[in-house]
Amino acid sequence: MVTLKELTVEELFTSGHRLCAGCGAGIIARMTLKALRRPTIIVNATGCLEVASTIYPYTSWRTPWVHVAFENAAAVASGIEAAIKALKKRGAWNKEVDIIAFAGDGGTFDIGIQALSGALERGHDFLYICYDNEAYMNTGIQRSGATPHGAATTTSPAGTKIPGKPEFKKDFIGICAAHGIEYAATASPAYWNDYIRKVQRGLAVEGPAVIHVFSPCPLGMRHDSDKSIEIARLAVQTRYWPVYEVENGKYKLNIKVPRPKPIEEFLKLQGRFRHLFKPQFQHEIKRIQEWVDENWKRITELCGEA
Ligand SMILES: Cc1ncc(C[n+]2csc(CCOP(=O)(O)OP(=O)(O)O)c2C)c(N)n1
Repeated sequence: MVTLKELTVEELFTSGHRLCAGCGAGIIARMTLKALRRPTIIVNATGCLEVASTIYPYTSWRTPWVHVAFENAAAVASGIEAAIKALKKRGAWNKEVDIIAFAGDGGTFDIGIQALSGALERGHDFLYICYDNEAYMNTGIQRSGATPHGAATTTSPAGTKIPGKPEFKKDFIGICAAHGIEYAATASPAYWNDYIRKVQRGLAVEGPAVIHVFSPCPLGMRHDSDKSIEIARLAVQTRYWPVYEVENGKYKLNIKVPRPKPIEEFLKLQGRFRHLFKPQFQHEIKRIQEWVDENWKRITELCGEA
């Protein structure tokens, strides 16, 4: 259990950035930097977090920070780790440094997955954090491999016949865990204590670690900006977003949800699902509930909790 006292008081992710009010990515970045244990280099893929926190000549990052292309955050993090190793070997550097790569779901599930897979397979020592706002938000809300079934985006619009995105979400942590890495976990910013403990754990393991964190987005999910944390909590309390970790292949459920709320509670606060409440799409809500139940069963079985 993390206590507030042990966290960095200093704000390393500062105010004054241009992220939207209620943006999950800003909250996640701030919490992440509270968990640092030593000098840390941040590698940031293109996306909302990057564009809104570093508008020239300003920056919100009081850490070394590098912006990389959309597709290669994990490759650059690997290169930095290898460079530090080489400098140490040569006697040109002797300090311990941590490396964190941040990328959105577009930069992770879709376009950055080959770079991430390579880095995980090669075993580089870094923490990869995917903040998942479930679409390409920075470029105008296009669907990604992380967008859930039924969500309306500009490239999966809801019409009279089509109920938003037809496909379901990828099992990202399953893909990462299949690389045989030491640590992979999901998290929600509504459970700050669990999230920060996971950042600490991800930094402590020697080798790659991955955290997949739900990131509310008032603009793209179309919800009130004061509802972000409530939605992040409902994601967990409806069992939509199971919170678990995988250590050396062993799954562990971190937040039990014995009395789940119906998925409507999560959906109804977000404009991206508004059409599902029309009579012709009501059956889609049932499909989403079935997916949630099936996914929960699969994860809890893996966790030995079923
Ligand atoms: C190779 C390439 N394709 C497309 C783009 C345009 N682009 C920049 S950011 C972005 C969306 C990022 O989405 P995501 O990773 O989910 O992060 P978010 O903006 O939601 O925080 C896109 C498509 C780009 N920069 N590079």
